[in-house]
Amino acid sequence: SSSTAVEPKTGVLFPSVVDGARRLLGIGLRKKNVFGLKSIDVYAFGVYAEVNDVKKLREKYGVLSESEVRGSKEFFADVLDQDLRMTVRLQIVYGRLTIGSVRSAFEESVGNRLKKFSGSDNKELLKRFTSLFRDEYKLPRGSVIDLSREQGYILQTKINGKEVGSIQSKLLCQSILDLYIGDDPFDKKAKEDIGAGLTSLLQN
Ligand code: DAO
Ligand code: DAO
Repeated sequence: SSSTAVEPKTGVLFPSVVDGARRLLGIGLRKKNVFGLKSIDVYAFGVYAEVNDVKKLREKYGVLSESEVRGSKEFFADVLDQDLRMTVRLQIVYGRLTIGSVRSAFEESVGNRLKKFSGSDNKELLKRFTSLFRDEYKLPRGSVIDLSREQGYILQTKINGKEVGSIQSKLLCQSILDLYIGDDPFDKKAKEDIGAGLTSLLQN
């Protein structure tokens, strides 16, 4: 239907709009290599942006063509860096995820990005975020995690629609979004689709 999109490999569905006015830009898959040989599908993700916030970039990019915008590193850097409301929705497909493995994957993936953007380890910040991941949470297949950048660079985390915590940090927001739309994204095709989605919001 016109109101959902499906991630083809896993069959996971994403609504085309969340939180009132956040529009789906692209969907993809987060895989993880285990023991260097096997790759597991961990979660499908959808990236959403608040239409009116993306339009703030019009002044700077509105004069460029669609392909110029999409090919621009500066454009993605601005999307990562600016106070635009966005949501990344993760839907778990791996059936044996433990909180301990989420914590260590996060320390690796997000830890790398915190270092890349700030030049330091930011152990405190990483710990503030991972301390939200309580051992009693369960993340069976089908669990939905929303990571949202709210106005003022507040990273809000929800599990199955229930808020588990918020942290105000521009660096943390930027580092999480970088996993999906940065220079070395989890899913390159998804990043292309997200770029196309952003561009069409800019031009319409
Ligand atoms: O069972 O050893 C294993 C593999 C676990 C892979 C865990 C990857 C976790 C990725 C982050 C998930 C975030 C919700
Ligand atoms: O895929 O490497 C990755 C990290 C993605 C961000 C994971 C955030 C998980 C927050 C869930 C808390 C669950 C207790």
